[in-house]
Amino acid sequence: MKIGIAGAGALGSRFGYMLSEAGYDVTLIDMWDEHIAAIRENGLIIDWEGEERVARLPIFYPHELEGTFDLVCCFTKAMGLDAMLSAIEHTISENTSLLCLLNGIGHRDTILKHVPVSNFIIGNTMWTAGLTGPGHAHLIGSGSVSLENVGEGEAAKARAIEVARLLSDAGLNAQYSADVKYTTYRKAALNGVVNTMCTLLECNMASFGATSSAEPILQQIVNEFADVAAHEGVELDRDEVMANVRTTFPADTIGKHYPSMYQDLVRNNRRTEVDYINGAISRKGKQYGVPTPFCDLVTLLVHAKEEIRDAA
Ligand code: NAD
Ligand code: AOT
Repeated sequence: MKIGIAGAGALGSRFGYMLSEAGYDVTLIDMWDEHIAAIRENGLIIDWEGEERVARLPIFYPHELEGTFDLVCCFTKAMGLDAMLSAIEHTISENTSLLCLLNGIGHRDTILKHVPVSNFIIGNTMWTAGLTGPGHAHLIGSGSVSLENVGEGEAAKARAIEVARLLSDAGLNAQYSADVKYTTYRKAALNGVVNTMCTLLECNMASFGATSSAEPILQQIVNEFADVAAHEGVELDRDEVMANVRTTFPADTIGKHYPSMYQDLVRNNRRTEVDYINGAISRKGKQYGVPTPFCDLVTLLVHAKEEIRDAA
């Protein structure tokens, strides 16, 4: 089983490492010069709950790749997905399964420009990961994956179930879901709270969760996601979604994680995925006539912070 990790940043490093430890033939794919040079020279250095591990994984620029993959797992940021898929088009055959676990809403149309619907598997993940520098990943806590075939029919479903089995085989705790649209909104609501708040307030999830403002902010943002989701045939269980967000607060599980949006803007001065998270809810809210005042404000504030910092 030849697996390509399209975007070998934080989460791609976690999935690539865990899949390779389980014996799969993993190739990392990226375009970040320093990261590629560091991994080629020293391997991928992983701080695994405080223990240093070294993974000797092959890493290539897209144009260097030869042959095709059986499975491509996409782990770019939302803004980089289309360019990545264009760059690795020659490695995707009619038999290649393509898995997208990016945060946010609206990746289906981007992916369907590049792969047939029958091969496309979409989902979301509760795993976390961080990069502390080129070639260095920091991995804490546990997580899960929820995924589903986008194409219809038994063959597409069997393909998705096989990918879930393969990920679970690597300890990635993946479940086939018959309703991934639900879990995607549920995960997006979580990101709509913790990614944006930790980025604006410059803190980790435990620090945000310990504030007296966390609860009212979380309730309002989850309600806005649920109001919009209802217009797309997704009935979120608001209490369960809020409880899921609260599971990210304890410091002894994953509360010490700095969300990827924080890593982008605060650590690396990069533009964020907010337009695919709270921004998507604001746009859809306008379309459906649903008020989304917190998502509107949060999106504007994150963009203001990007501008103040002159993020690239
Ligand atoms: P990241 O920025 O650490 O990694 C993305 C990588 O993709 C980078 O190394 C970048 O160089 C590479 N890349 C982007 N475009 C490329 C292109 N055209 N060609 C080659 N390489 C390219 O991001 P991440 O934190 O790993 O997040 C990936 C996705 O997973 C995001 O949607 C994020 O929201 C989601 N996610 C992240 C976490 C987390 O804890 N980090 C948790 C759950 C979900
Ligand atoms: C996260 N983090 O999704 C994952 O950093 O973008 C991210 C992200 C699972 C639970 C809590 C936070």
